[in-house]
Amino acid sequence: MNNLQVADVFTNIADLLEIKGENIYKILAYRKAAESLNSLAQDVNEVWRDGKLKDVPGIGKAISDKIDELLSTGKLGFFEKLKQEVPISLVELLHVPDVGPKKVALFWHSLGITDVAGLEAAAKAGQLRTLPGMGEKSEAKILNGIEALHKRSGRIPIGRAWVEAQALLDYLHGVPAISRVELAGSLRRMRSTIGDLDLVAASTDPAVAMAAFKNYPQVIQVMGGGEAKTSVELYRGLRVQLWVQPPERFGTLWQYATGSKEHNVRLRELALDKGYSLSEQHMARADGSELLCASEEEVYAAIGLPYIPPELREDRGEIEAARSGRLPNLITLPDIQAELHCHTTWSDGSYSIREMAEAAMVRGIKVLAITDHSHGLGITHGLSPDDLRQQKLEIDQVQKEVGDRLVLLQGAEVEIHTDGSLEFSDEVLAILDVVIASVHTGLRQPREQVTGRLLNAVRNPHVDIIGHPLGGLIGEREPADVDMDALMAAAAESGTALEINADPSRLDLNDIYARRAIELGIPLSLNRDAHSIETLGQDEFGVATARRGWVEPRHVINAWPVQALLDWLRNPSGRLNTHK
Ligand code: DGT
Ligand code: CA
Ligand code: ZN
Repeated sequence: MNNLQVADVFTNIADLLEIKGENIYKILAYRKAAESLNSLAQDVNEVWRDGKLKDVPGIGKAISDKIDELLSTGKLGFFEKLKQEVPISLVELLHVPDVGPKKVALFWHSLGITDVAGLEAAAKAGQLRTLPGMGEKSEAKILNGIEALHKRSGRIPIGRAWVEAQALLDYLHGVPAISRVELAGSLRRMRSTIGDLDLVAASTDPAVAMAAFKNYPQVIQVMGGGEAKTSVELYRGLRVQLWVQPPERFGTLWQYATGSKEHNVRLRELALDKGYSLSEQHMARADGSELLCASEEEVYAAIGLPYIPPELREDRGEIEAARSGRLPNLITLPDIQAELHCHTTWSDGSYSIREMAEAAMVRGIKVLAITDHSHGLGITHGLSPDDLRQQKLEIDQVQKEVGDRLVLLQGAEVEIHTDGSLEFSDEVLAILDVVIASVHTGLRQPREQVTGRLLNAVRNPHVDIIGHPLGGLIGEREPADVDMDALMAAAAESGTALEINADPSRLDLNDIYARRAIELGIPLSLNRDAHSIETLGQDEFGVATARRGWVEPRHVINAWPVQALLDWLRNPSGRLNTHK
């Protein structure tokens, strides 16, 4: 069994226990184990043989015993027994949007539903609406959810593709016949979803390099190919292409395999104008002699262009900008000095204010806003105005302890109710340093209604930031049907910031809307929305999304000098056209 297969066993156990209604801490322990196995760079079999399982974070005695049983016998008694109690096919139901473990248990116990087909039939027969807590509306929602599940495109969210790519890169780095290996394709361009994975390698011995690639333990099928290009399928269905060329042609190859196709087509036209021909691995002069490019810079230079960052290579004006020397000064990860959206144990976060503050300092963050949920979001034990006063004392205490190493702010992620009102009154909002207003419920409301709610929030002078404005989850939940023209016009008028939520399952605003926002002079706020110290400051995917949207540091309040940010937060009336 490979890492992902072992991880899947623990994920399945967690899902089944959750449906069974078991203790949440037990469930979390299995999820944590699955997570660390998924991101483990080493082969779990090796770690097991070395007796080092317990050194892996998230794996304690109980889990390591189970891994031991799995790897030595190929089976796990505990899991087999659990499957007798709770049918494993129920796990599939959890993939239906808006269906959680409680509902799965309800459908199973009251109607004997054990799979998606059964759920679909029951919904169509109008049986779900009669169950406690259900109605016609929630029944219709489930039918829509099943439809969305059927339609799902097969593209993979960037977060998952990234983890699998890193593990594969680590493996290929260890192959002596490969002198260099890099990401290419849509993952290098950092699209939010990935069709298949493209990697490029430099090697003088392509046959050996390809043989090592096919031997990667996660490969379940070799789809074909030769010494220049080979495709395989990994466990869980991800397809990967490896392209190999000798080091002196690596730049030509890397540029080609990075794409996009549209960008490459334009580049080839420009090359032709210069009398060159440009193909997959080969750039040639008019006389047929080859122009070797070991780096991408050389490819662009040969065509008379400056280097174009991969995130821009979509033929959305980058070639024109490059030709006229007007490429944007794209934002980078170190530019982000403030995290203005995070959660602690005061709501649904896993760590205290002090722990989050310490983690922030380790990451070099200079400003941290604690923005727990307002209590309107029932499931997350959100804060009441009274809690806010208590929390303020704790924030002040931690601020005293950390001194001037970190500026701590008190904020809140305030719920925008389904009727458009905000959870907190203006008097309460006025005492907060940062107010994020977000929609978490009623995402399927008609366009006018859901847009109206967001407009209400934008127009409230206490609201600084609209959190994850469209509310979608990549590959899982469609964004709300928001009239973005109206929302952006209102935000441009009030100077309210729109968030780029950097959680790789959100990336909301997306690249296209981020670009439109900055063109309209709307400030952006880039936040990880961390619920743990592990994710705090992990803004890579958000920064990549911003770069795809041509965003510069001046457009993002989190990248401003600390004093400029604090002034902006304190003075809503002076916000108009802040980065024009
Ligand atoms: P994906 O996999 O759908 O997320 O998107 P990409 O961009 O990774 O596209 P993919 O995997 O079909 O191809 C990888 C790269 O190969 C692509 O970014 C550019 C290059 N490429 C593929 N087909 C063509 C083509 O017909 N013409 C040119 N010029 N380049 C191509
Ligand atoms: Ca691809
Ligand atoms: Zn949040």
